[in-house]
Amino acid sequence: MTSRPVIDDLSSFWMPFTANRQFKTAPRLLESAKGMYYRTTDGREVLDGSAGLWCVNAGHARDEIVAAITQQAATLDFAPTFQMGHPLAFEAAARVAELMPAGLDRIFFTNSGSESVDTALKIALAYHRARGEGQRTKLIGRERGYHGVGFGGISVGGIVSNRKAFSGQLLPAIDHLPHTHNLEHNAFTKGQPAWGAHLADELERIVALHDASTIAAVIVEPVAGSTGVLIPPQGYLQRLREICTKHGILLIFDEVITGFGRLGKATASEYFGVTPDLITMAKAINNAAVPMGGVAASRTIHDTVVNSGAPGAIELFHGYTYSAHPLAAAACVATLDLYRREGLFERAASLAPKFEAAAHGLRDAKHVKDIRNLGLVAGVELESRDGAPGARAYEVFLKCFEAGVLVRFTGDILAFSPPLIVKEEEIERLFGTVRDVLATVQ
Ligand code: PXG
Ligand code: PLP
Repeated sequence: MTSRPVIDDLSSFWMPFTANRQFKTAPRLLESAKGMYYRTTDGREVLDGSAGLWCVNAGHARDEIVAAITQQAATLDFAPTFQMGHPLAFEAAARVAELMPAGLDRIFFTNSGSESVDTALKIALAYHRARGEGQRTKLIGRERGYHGVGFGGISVGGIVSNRKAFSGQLLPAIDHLPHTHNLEHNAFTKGQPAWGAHLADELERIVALHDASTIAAVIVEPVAGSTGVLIPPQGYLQRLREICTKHGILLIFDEVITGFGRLGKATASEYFGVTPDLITMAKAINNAAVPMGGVAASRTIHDTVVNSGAPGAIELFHGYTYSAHPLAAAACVATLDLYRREGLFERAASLAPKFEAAAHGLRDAKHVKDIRNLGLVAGVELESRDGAPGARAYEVFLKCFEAGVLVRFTGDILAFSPPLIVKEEEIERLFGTVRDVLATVQ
């Protein structure tokens, strides 16, 4: 493959969620990717232990998806979906709907997880308004929640650094549940911790404080990914569901990471047997080949909003230029075909015990404070260095990358979420490399 010369001026690109000055003094540049591997601009192969950013579930540059995008670009590059349509938009929606829990079969398309979150929050408000309870406007998120970077998402989100700089302009009517992470009770749990379901009862306290009649929705990640792989305690999500139902509050599951096979099922909702009212998704919806996200709404929510408008009136004043972009929709249909044809969700489920054993094999490795896992996700929490939180995990990330393995880190937590095509020997290599690196890190 002929490649362009590597640019030596990196200054124009203001990089997202990156220490720009640090990165630009020692850049890590990826040039191509295939299957489980990236290739760097200096010609090294890197095993992808994080599916890009938790998104490339079918592995990189899959021929079927490349062909679908290529053909679509030459056939219909763009078509509006405001008062217009194109067949693939409807096909993609129907195909996504098939994978959602029964009843959540109305799909609104966006271009990212952040947009999906904003969309879901707006749909929740529109729904209550359409049924004559427009005073239900409060939104409840959770500490350590990540819901993207829109103003809606950072408001319901629970990450201090994402909030503090913008604190003067966050959405005004918000409250937060406590997070469920507790190493005193749950360290080194395999799968769902036994302790912690009672933390869902905090929602009753919040309801008692604000009154149910003012609350529109609760939004949580079924498994919190970005803040370090926090697995819900047994019974916790069921409790949240019961309390929301009791009080007429909508439950939104943010499945941007958990959707499309990460836990061995199409959704975390299916995995846990808990059906929310709205599901947000993105990333693996089309193997991240073209930006795309979406919201699955229950038939009730959709019909309530859509039937509330006067005939001929737009029912929901919301949408993106690129909602159901033809290239994204083509990639979506091809990706869902691939997941089905290769049985990738089932593959994730069958690999999960092996993955769990490999992750927990790090238990006696240096600096390791906790390990947690579910499906094909694992988090390994390290002891922080005195006065330098995050420094140790960053060094592990760097050394792993030099050793040809890509892992994610957040604070001092390493996160593992390989493509679902990962082989057993690649799982061994992933955790084996981390073990070797941990032994060399101060
Ligand atoms: N909700 C959840 C649950 C997410 O994980 C978003 C919303 C926002 O999606 P967009 O597409 O707007 O980024 C996310 C994104 C990481 C990492 O390594 C996680 C995400 C994105 C980038 C990095 O933890 N999650
Ligand atoms: N800003 C301006 C000036 C616009 O015209 C538009 C869309 O037409 C937007 C922002 C929103 O862009 P998008 O629909 O891609 O989210």
